[in-house]
Amino acid sequence: MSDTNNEKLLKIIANFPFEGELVEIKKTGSGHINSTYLVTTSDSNVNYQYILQLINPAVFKKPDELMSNVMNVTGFLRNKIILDGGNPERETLTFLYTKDNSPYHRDDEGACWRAYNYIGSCTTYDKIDDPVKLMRSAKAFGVFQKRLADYPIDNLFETIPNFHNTPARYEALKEAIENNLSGRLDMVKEEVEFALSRECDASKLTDMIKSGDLPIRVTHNDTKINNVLFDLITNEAFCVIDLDTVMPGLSLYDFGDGIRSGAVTADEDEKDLDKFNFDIELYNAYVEGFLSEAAPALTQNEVDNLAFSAKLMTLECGVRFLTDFLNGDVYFGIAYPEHNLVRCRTQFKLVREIEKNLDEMNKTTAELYRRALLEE
Ligand code: ADP
Ligand code: GN1
Ligand code: MG
Repeated sequence: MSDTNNEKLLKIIANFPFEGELVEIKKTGSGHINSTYLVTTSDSNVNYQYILQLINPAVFKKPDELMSNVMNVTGFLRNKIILDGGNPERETLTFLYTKDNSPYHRDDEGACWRAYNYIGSCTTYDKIDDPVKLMRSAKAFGVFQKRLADYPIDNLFETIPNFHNTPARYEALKEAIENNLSGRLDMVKEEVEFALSRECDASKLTDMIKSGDLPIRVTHNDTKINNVLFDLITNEAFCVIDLDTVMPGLSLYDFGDGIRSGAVTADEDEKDLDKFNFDIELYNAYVEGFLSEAAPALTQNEVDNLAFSAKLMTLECGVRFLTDFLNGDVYFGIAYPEHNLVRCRTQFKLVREIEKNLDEMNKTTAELYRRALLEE
């Protein structure tokens, strides 16, 4: 970390009531949106650890509403976890108020920072090979949805409007094609053609919302596998993090995005597409884990669209990466200039593979649903 950056961070952490003296600030995590730091402090021989996060201002335009959501949701989860006999310090995030009693600190440049307790003895995975581990991740998201089933949904702000509105994502892509701000349109002819050829699928779920055929629930909306903490000792998936997109949504968004990020053989940004494939065994494991918690609450329409949602969430994500590539990488964090294009290509390959497997996925999902209900 450069000295100027360090100096800036020192000024920021002075606003939070961290215990002890500062030992170290280290960049951590591999999320695409916020900048995350692990802060270690010490008091005599006791060490404390906190997460300090810069809220991405291009993504979250209303920090008050964002923090109201996450504070209320974590408070609600805390009570549910206690009722379940769990440990609220480990099973949900504990945000800190600043010394001025605000849920975030606004720095001299207008950027917003927040802090919460670091949860020790845990790890996150960008990719999981082991079906049992993936099943646990799915179960954690199922538990999360179950615990929020009676959350007062009207109290939630829509932190990112139209987040999973796939037709709106297509409109944004078309605008990006039209504007070609990055001048990269010639590089992505094939990807644009692929995206447009699948536009007919885009409105299936939004149409079902309009016709009242799918229930709106409190959902996480960003159920990427690295948004779950795994215990280093027990290997259990015990805490769902990255709560910025908890909003009214569809259970299908959460399921579909879990498959998109979890039922694959390589990282989301694998350049060698031969290594990036859909894995039906991982798919089945995810279905089993998710349904072990969510099955009783799901409607038949939801169950019937689980496999399709995996395709749609993957298509939508690929469309978003392509849009950002065309717009000049203004949304997702990137490590190199073609990063968003590489990500888009893995997503579109996954869409193709899901399409080939859709019949089998539907069949096994129906069977696993039947079994999950029997086990209730
Ligand atoms: P982003 O929106 O950028 O994805 P996240 O809130 O998911 O931000 O945090 C990024 C990463 O930081 C996570 O994937 C995880 O590895 C790590 N992380 C975040 N919060 C914690 C925590 N409380 N304890 C341990 N690790 C954490
Ligand atoms: C972002 O924040 P992170 O890295 O968990 C994005 C998701 C995408 C994902 C693709 C708020 O998730 O919607 O699916 O990247 N989050 C936001 O990897 O846009
Ligand atoms: Mg994240």
